This record gives sequence, C-alpha cells and structure tokens, in this order.
Amino acid sequence: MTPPRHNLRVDGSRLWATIHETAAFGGTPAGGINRLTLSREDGAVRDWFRDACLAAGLEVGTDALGTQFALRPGRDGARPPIAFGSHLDTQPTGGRFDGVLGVLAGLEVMRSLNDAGIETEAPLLLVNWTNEEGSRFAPAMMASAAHAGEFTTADILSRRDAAGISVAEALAEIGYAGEEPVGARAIGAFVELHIEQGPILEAEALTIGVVEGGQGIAWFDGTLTGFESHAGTTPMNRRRDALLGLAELALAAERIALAHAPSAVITIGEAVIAAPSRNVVPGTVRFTIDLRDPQAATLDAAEAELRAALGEIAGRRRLEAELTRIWRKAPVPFDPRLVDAVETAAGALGHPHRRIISGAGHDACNLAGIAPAAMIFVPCRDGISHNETESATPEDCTAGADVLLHTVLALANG
Ligand code: HGY
Ligand code: MN
Ligand code: MN
Ligand code: MN
Repeated sequence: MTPPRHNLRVDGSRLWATIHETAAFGGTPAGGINRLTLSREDGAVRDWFRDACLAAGLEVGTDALGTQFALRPGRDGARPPIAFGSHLDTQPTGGRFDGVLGVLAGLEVMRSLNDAGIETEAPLLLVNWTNEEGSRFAPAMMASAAHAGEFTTADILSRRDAAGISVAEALAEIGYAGEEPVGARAIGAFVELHIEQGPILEAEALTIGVVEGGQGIAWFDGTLTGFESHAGTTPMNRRRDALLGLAELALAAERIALAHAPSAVITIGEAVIAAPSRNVVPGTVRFTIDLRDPQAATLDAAEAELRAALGEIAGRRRLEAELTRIWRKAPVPFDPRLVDAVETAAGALGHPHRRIISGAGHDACNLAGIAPAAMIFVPCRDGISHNETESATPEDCTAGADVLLHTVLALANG
C-alpha cells in the first residue's frame, strides 16, 4: 500500500503553461476563447489533449459522443477507476479556465504521478466530457448525462444546432465519433476541479471551495406569435407586437426571481425575431429561459409563475404563447465521503477553504447519479465567468490541482 506522500505537489508552472498553450485553440482578440463544442477549434484542442495523454503513457479512448477517456492503470485493475476531469468546450464568449482547468489539472496530476514514479492501487481515469456548455447543442452537460443514463445515445446524436447540424454530423466532421458505447466505462468515483464562477471564495479570501452539491436547473424554449405589420401605418393600439410581449416577460421573470431572492436566478439568454426587419412590427420571437435554484420546490413554483405571467401577457396583447421545458436537473447533493476527502486534502495542504454549493451546472452533477462525486472550487477574479475576461491566479490553480492530486490519491489508495 503506497504510504501517503504528503509532500507531493503538482508542477504549477507546467499546468499554467498548458492552460495558456491550449487557449490558442479558439482564442479571441480579447484574450478569451470561443471554442464551441464539436467545432473545428474543439477538434484541434481534442487532438492536443489526446497527444498529451498519449505522451504521458495513458491509454486513450473515445466514446460515441466524442467524450475522451485517458486511463492510467493501477496495481489492482479489478477496481473501478477513480475518475476526474471536466470539459474543453467553451461558451462563445468563454474564458481560459471554465472547464479547461479541470481537464488540464487532471493531466498535471497524471504527469506528477509519473514524475514521482507513483503507482496507485485503483486505476485513474482522466475525462474530457463532450458539450458541457450546452451553448451549441442543448442540453448542457450533455455527454455526462448520457453516460449517467439520462439520455440515449441516439437521442443525443440527433440533437441539432441553430444551423440544423446534428451532433452526429458534427462529431463526424471533426473525426470524434468514437467506437466505445456511451456509459460503458465503469467509474468508481468522480472528482471535478473548477473555478467557482461566482464571487464567494474571492470575497472571503479563501483558496478552496469544498463543493457539497449543485443547484437545480430548468431550461425552456419559448415562442411568442403576434402579427407582422407595417411599422409606419399600424397604429400602436392595433399592433400584436411579439417583441413587446417578450420584453414584458423578461421583466416579469426578473420580478419572479427577485421574489425568490436570494437564491433563484432566471436568464433569457437567447431571443430571436423571426424575419427581422427594421420597418416591420415583430410577428414572432423565439427565446430561451434558464431558471435555477437550490430548492426543487422553488424551481417548480417559479416555473408556474413564469407560465402564469406568460399567459397573462399573451392574453392582454393578443399573442399566441408556447413554452416548452426541454430539460430539468434536480438539485444534486455530492457524496459526503468524497466531500470529506476534498476537505481533508484542502486542510492537509493548508489552504483556507469553506463548504459551498455550486451555482453553475457541472458534469460532476450528472456523475453523482451513478457514482460518488464531488467538486473542488478555486476563486476567479470578481466571480466573472462565461466572459472573455475570466481570470484566475497561477497560485490558486496550483492549489486546486494539489487538492485534486491528494483527493485522488486518497480515493485510489483507500
Ligand atoms: O450552464 C452552466 O451552469 C454550465 O456552465 N454549463
Ligand atoms: Mn464549466
Ligand atoms: Mn460554463
Ligand atoms: Mn463542469
């Protein structure tokens, strides 16, 4: 049995170098990353990741949704691997750390164990989950949800982006339609390192967030239909203006979220006028809603209030309204034993830490459905994420990777 090597640390400068090297794939002039899932840029960073894992002596495989697995064998091959990782796809206005830190810190853990000549009891498995962001194809955390049995592979392969391209076509386009069946890989436990994407750790001058779970999420697609008419000749009181209906709904959504303060959040992140024209009253608008709260009951109450507000607005403005819930993820508690392991590692390494709930969704929230799962947070500047100015420090990234290293070692040798 390998004695705990408490003095073992990752190579922080090597980790930092990989974060900025891979930022070139989809890098934007503002210093962010635009690397939508299954895009050419995503294909390029996947190739980089595959080659880096092979160079580290890992056995690399890809499943039918393109998720990449890199296995480091252990002494006891009969044990299910201790898995860790995150995602390499980004939002269109993404930053350099969201998802990326968890994957590259995982690679750094593998490299550090190689450098130290350490063989673990259980195998280790590093994972790059396809389409965590859900920006191009819905839902978010798509591949880890399929791995956990929440969607069939066929269903996910048939999902289409705004241009009508399917997941299957996009995978084939970048050469990542893998051989392995989705969900075939056993996972003994899953630990994800991620930036907090919120302001708490920085505000409390803490280095590590010991994440106890993820809040609930509900996604909706909506349509408001009125009547196109002439911008110059249609009197205001005779219009059926779909955009004004959406404008009222957006303010109603804000009121509903504030009525469930401080936890509920509601976002209308996409809004499209069908057949837009400067001098035509908008007849049809399509929109999305992202609703979140740590309590399932509040998710349901806010959904009912949104539907009631939409009905009232549509009725008063003589609009047709449709609102379809396309995804609901209940609040997820992480495994107490793993949460304790993360807390123990943070304490042993001397990093100031606190327990926290994740406001963002993560692949770990899906893995928690089939295996013990937990997360490690590090701060990001001003809590900013899903923005090109997203930033974290080398010291915090290194601290997070060290906590990941020691958590994984405790689980793999326990
Ligand atoms: O939406 C989320 O919470 C994640 O960043 N995809
Ligand atoms: Mn993420
Ligand atoms: Mn994200
Ligand atoms: Mn995640």
